[in-house]
Amino acid sequence: MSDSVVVAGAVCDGGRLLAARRSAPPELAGRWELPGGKQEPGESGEQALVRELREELGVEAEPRERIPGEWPLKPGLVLRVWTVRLVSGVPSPLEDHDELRWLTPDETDTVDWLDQDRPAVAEAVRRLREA
Ligand code: 523
Repeated sequence: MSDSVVVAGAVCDGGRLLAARRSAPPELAGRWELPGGKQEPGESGEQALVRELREELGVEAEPRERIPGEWPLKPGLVLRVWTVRLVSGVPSPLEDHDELRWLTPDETDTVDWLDQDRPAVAEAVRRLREA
């Protein structure tokens, strides 16, 4: 059986990256992540990401490029990440998060990212610096 997938977005706007602080479960609460969630049967990764960002942040967003690679979360579950452009709305922590922050490239190390998100965060920041 193929792995289940968690999709996440490196949401970039105005030269900054959006970081979201998890409010649950207890072992992950307080850590920062690229927002997203599980891809459901019948959805593409991009469709799942658009849905998750709508549900969690209340925004319309457009996945741009997949960041190459995938990162194991636990047996049978992997993380895939896309760069994302905001189309409309202002992100707010509607579900799963208790704080959001827009970070400049120099500020990305000021929050405690989930370990599994760090390679994709580093790549997203590299792209932000080049843009
Ligand atoms: N991660 C993770 N990084 C990251 C996300 C969005 C999720 O490491 N950027 C992990 C955290 C959880 C698992 O992926 O162990 C599922 O993420 P979650 O809880 O955000 O996905 P949901 O809300 O779709 O999952 P269920 O509530 O379980 O359906």
